[in-house]
Amino acid sequence: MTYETLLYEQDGIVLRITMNRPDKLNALTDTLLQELNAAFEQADEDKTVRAVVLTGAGRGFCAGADLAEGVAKGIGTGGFSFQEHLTQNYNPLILRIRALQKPIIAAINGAAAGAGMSIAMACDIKIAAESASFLQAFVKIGLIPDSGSTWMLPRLIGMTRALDMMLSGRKVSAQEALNMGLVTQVVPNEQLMDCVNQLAVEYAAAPTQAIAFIKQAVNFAATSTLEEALNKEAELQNKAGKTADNAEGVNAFLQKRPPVFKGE
Ligand code: T3D
Repeated sequence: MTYETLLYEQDGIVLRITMNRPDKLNALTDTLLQELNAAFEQADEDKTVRAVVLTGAGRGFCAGADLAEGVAKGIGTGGFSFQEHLTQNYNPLILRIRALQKPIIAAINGAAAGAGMSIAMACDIKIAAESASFLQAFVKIGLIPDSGSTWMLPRLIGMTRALDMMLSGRKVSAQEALNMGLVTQVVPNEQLMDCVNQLAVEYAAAPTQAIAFIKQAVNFAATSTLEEALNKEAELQNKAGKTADNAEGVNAFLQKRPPVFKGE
């Protein structure tokens, strides 16, 4: 598969996906959305990929929907079906990221605005460069947060802070994002990719199937009762307990040596 608007680069068992429209801060055109969907599908199916990094080329992470393309397609005229466009392009992408059976790290190198912020938030681990910023930009153009922001943001930072961001559309710095628990780490710009690559290598060497089950259990628990979550944990623990990596982890512990997980 070849891509026009993103870079799909695999180094060993780590895959890096780079949104690649730097002049427009990687704003999401239909092509980029389709390619992101295809890239995550490819990554999910490829057993040799055991960790994924998502980042943006240039000085932005992703500025959300490409408004120039949107206007050309009728945004602002009242004749554009946001419902159709979101359900066909953005929603599958967010669900794909959340369901990806491997860890995904967002390397947030610059502005993450609108749906670009939603995409960053959907990733499992979020590492920001000092120059990163976060904007629920939707309200500034008379729209509502989409691409999962209404679901994710209150869960990540609480209703009060989420509504502050959503209703104001203000720019939140990397440091403030760290204080809110929106990202796990802020690093100097020039250290971002080294830091994320090192982390990705560590996650790629983890028991991949257990990671997939953890994600599945946490996704499930977000909308379940305690009883349902307990049952789901038991079901998935049973599956984890049948993996070779579980046997390896237990043996390595008892033999007082580091485990060698194969993702099997
Ligand atoms: O179904 C649907 O399609 C609806 C889905 C909606 C989901 C959404 O994401 S809605 C929200 C869309 N995004 C925004 O409203 C954010 C717009 N961008 C900004 O507010 C600012 O660009 C930033 C705060 C992110 C960064 O500001 P700054 O000053 O660092 O950069 P800039 O000068 O504004 O942008 C640099 C270039 O990128 C510039 O192009 P130019 O003039 O040099 O040729 C700018 O027009 C372009 N750009 C930035 N964001 C977008 C964009 N072009 C198209 N669409 C954008 N979203």
